[in-house]
Amino acid sequence: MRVLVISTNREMSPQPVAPVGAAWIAEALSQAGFNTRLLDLSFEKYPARRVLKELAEFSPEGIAVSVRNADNGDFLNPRSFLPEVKEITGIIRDNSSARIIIGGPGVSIMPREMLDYLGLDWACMGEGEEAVAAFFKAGKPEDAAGFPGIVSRKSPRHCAERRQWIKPDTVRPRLHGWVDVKRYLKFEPVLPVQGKRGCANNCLYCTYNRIEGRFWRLRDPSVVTEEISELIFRTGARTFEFVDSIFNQPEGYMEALLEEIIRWDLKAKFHVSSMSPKGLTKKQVSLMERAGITAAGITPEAAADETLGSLRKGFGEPEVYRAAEILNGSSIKMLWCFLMGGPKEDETTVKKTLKFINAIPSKDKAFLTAGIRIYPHTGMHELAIREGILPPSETLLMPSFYFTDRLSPDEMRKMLEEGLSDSRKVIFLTDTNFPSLGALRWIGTKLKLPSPFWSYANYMNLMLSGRRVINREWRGANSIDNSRR
Ligand code: B12
Ligand code: SF4
Repeated sequence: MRVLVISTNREMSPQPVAPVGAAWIAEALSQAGFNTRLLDLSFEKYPARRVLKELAEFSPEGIAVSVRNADNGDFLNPRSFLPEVKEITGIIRDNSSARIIIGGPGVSIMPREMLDYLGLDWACMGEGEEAVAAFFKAGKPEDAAGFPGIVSRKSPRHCAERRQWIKPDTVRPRLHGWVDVKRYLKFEPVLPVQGKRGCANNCLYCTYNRIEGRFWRLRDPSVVTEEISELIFRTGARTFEFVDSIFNQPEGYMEALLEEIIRWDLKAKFHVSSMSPKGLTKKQVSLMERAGITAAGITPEAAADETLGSLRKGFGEPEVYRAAEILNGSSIKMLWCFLMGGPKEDETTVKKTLKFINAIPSKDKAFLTAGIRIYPHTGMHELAIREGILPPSETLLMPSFYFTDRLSPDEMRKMLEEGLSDSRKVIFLTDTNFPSLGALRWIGTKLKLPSPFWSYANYMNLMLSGRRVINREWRGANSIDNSRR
């Protein structure tokens, strides 16, 4: 059976990201005996034409559509990607009789709602390696309906959570085998790697446990290290980013993985998408340095007890400061991430977080998101309904946001404008849409500037100066913009 995997993501902000999830699906299908192709639409100038060409040339009998992002999650400049996805799935339906399934992070958050919007029948919630093979092997799609992760448009709107998850080592992604990684490496010479899946925490707003599950599932450190070694050999990449939910949890796994990396003497550098201040020790940080970690995102989201509590972060101000003290003395460049405007955010909590940001050392940067995307099936969703921000019937397919009622968005902006001692070290989510950023990344790669490129944010901010989001009024999109549907 011929199966075409289509990666629909074309977002370039803050950077193009190689479709490792879609590659994982393609590899799983190929291992299961399907004649598989992957079409990555990321850099396609005319994606619709490209899809039509592929349908004509390959005549797939099965199509697996990967949807990474539903929207950009930006309260100050919301964009939904779903109309683009709908255009692609519409073309597929009009020009092919292939069996279709959709999956990916965006789909996992709201599978049933996504099927309704796209007018399709089958989706996968969570990881798809085994589900996708079962779906295409089944005599008819209905025969796969009971398989873990498979969701039908006919199933109840608030479909039950996925109960069974796989061992994440059953298939390796072999990114280089499916994706033209060189195109991505031009924008920053870093490739994504996943060490584990899942998150056992329960933060108010978070979707990760719907995408990856509510408990940690660890990959064998030697398998991950071998994967990195193969990527080095096949692509020449020398820097890798761990895209795990929280890199330094659960206790012991990060240590085992880093020890293995040291043992292999890979001569590579590593970045980390996200780590937690919780429980971080000096010993762990020095192990991270020894293993070649040069940059990491850390996600306290606030530096005030009241907001940390309401976001259910599971740690308080003292832990944030303690982690900062340890990390300030390290060589690792840190990107401190904050979600501003959550429940109980007020003048006092903003001032506390500002105080923390102002003390960030010059090697580090802060990343600020104002307003929090409300996702279905989260504590934030329940809270928004209780507070009357949303009607219970709202599907949340199109972006909707929580913003504290104790401050207006523009009052917060003014506080930040006046309170930041050096706003050049702060990256605002909205500013990552700056159109020339791609060209700057390209130049950075050509000049062989050391990554991460976010560490040059002060230069970008200098260039943007008066055009930064901090310099214009914050209205925010507190209600859903129906024109986007
Ligand atoms: C790491 C990360 C980043 C890093 C990426 C670094 C890198 N080098 O890749 C950075 C910080 C750059 C980033 C940026 C963004 N991100 Co991000 N990111 C993530 C994160 C934590 C992991 C993604 C990942 O690589 N997973 C590993 C791969 C292997 O897993 P996967 O893609 O999910 O694939 C599996 C399954 O989904 C499934 N699957 C995938 N495709 C298919 C297809 C079919 C048919 C089937 C059956 C199954 C299937 O099987 C796969 C294998 O198990 C996720 C959250 C999460 N836990 O998923 C958010 C997440 C994907 N990001 C999100 C968003 C919004 C963004 C941004 C738009 C934010 C912004 N405005 O800047 C940008 C977009 C960037 C871009 N160009 O697309 C959202 C998307 C949901 C939404 N709101 O629409 C997520 C889910 C976080 C959230 N808020 O809930 N991100
Ligand atoms: S925000 Fe981070 S720590 Fe909290 S549940 Fe989500 S992935 Fe886990």
